[in-house]
Amino acid sequence: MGNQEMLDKLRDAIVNQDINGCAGITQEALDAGIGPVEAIEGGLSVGMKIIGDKFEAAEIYLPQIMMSAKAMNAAMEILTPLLADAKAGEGVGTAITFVQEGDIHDIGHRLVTTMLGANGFKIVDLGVDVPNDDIMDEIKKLEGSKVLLVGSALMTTSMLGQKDTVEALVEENLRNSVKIMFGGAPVSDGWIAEIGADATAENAADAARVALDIMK
Ligand code: HCB
Repeated sequence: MGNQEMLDKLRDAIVNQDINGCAGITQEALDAGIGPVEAIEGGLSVGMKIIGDKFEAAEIYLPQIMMSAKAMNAAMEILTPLLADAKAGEGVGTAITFVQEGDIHDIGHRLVTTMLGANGFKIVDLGVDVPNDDIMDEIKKLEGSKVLLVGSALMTTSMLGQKDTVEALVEENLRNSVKIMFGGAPVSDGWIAEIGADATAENAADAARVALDIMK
């Protein structure tokens, strides 16, 4: 089986909500020489995108999305340790990662967090539905060190919270203590410029590249 066929098989495991088969197919892809990042970006994430489009078109409903998310988790249990093994550099700084308040979508957040860890960032993962106060407390604890704030928002509503986070940083006199990278499907370059953050990224591999670049 060629690489593209294998990636399509991973994509289909997500689209078909194959919770039981997804781990096996992921292992099959690795055995065929596909790397963990390629498996995520070229296969599994493509499947999640299709699921999102189908949901939008009312072709599927929340239970199916949840089953696709479970299939994704099964694959990530195998892939995450491999990403963590591939440490590229140390001492680039601490990444405080979180999902904006009111938002529990954590698949992309976990992928980005894993990729940053694999690229030498020390990780403080605040999880999902995180209020600004918790973010400010964490930054204050790390004062004096190089800090990258990495927020995800998957809904247009929670994306608005990213603006509040930047404003809270300014109010607390902390804006210059951190670099800010925000992402998630609705986040655009225009939005990043409008709210005064530093960067965004398309996917987890891109997030690692951008993060290393802005922390130079
Ligand atoms: Co959910 N949901 N959902 N959902 N959901 C979305 C996000 C919609 C767009 C679907 C739609 O209507 N088309 C929509 C939001 C609409 C909007 O605001 N415009 C939506 C909605 C409305 C909801 C509920 C409100 C539904 C309801 O209850 N009626 C509810 C929200 C609950 C809440 O958060 N309070 C809900 C619930 C769910 C679940 C629980 C069923 C499930 C989440 C499971 C989980 O995460 N554990 C879910 C899912 C899976 C989705 C879709 C289908 C996929 C999201 C996903 O995981 N994508 C999504 C549709 C879509 O996004 N098109 C839909 C795959 C990952 C890999 O991509 O974009 O998250 P990603 O991350 C990328 C990328 O953005 C970037 O790298 C990542 C890796 O490649 N990135 C960053 C991410 N963060 C970054 C940070 C950085 O600094 C840099 C880059």
